[in-house]
Amino acid sequence: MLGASMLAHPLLAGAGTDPTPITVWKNPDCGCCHEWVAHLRKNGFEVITHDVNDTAPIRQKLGLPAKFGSCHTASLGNYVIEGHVPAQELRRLLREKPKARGLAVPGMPVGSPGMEVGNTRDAYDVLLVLTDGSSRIYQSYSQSPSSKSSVKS
Ligand SMILES: [Cu+2]
Repeated sequence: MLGASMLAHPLLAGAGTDPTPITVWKNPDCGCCHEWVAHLRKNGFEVITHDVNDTAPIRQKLGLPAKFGSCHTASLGNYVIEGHVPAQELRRLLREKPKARGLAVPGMPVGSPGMEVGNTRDAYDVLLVLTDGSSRIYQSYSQSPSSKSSVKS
């Protein structure tokens, strides 16, 4: 409990920036998708949401291979964003403008934005999906110390 809330300050990332539009397709019953949208809004994105029962056709239309699939798909400029990608990686993508299809966090790792369970965080990677459908690690997030058993720090 000691100072645990001081560990992460996602709110600071988008401070003072103009709203950046992003379009999100998600299932209306998906709680964690809703939380991810809230995370983006908190970080200065202007989120347009479309509720769909199945995001797979959207993913396919946007050219993202199914193996990178998660619970929601988004369109940011010319990039596809799949899953619980942290807002700071979206900012970095917009800043660096790599030649790529977009970013993906496949599956739904615990502790990614919108998938918070207390202070627990599993290790996960944000993948940069290239135009040929291959990918490389864009940013790795390590497991939170509080997830590694109950060691006192
Ligand atoms: Cu989710």
